[in-house]
Amino acid sequence: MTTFVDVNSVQRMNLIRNGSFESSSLNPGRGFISLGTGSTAINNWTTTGPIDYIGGLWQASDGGRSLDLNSSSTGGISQTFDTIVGQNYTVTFDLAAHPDRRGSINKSMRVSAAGDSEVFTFNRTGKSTLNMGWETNTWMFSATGSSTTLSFISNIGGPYGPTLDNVSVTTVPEPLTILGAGMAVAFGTGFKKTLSKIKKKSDL
Ligand SMILES: [Ca+2]
Repeated sequence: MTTFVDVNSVQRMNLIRNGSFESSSLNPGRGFISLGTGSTAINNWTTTGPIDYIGGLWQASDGGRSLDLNSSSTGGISQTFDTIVGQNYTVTFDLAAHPDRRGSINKSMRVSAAGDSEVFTFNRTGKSTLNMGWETNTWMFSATGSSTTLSFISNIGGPYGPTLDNVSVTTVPEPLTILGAGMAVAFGTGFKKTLSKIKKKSDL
């Protein structure tokens, strides 16, 4: 008898809670609310520097709320979740930029976890509050502990920063541990294609 594992459903399990920043004790309404360092007002997250919690000020990527990773200066946010040492994880997030023309054209931020990190950049040219142009980015890390802190930190100074929404973390399935060896041979090809796609995305 063969046990079938739906790999797609395994991949879709999001380990991040409140990844769209919709749940909070505060309501940014039609504008925004500035949060200082160490704020836990957005459920499940802690700010690591001053950010703006955005309501209707501009179009969110998902739901009605998003973040500006710069309030009056460089800010950031993080969440800690359970992980398995040596397991690979895929981080997916939507990135855009505060469209105000007084800010810099290129907005960059650093995503980091498990001692690894990468900088992502968004160009605000042609964007507006009604046309944010949100782009989905993917990054991978390998866990080094039983819990991991995922951080998004702005890489620019002053106000008008990179904007963030729709964060998820999913495990990258290891075919030999969840499937019988016979099935793994057939499954292996598809798995390699998936890895290749992920890699191509992160190279962009
Ligand atoms: Ca959202």
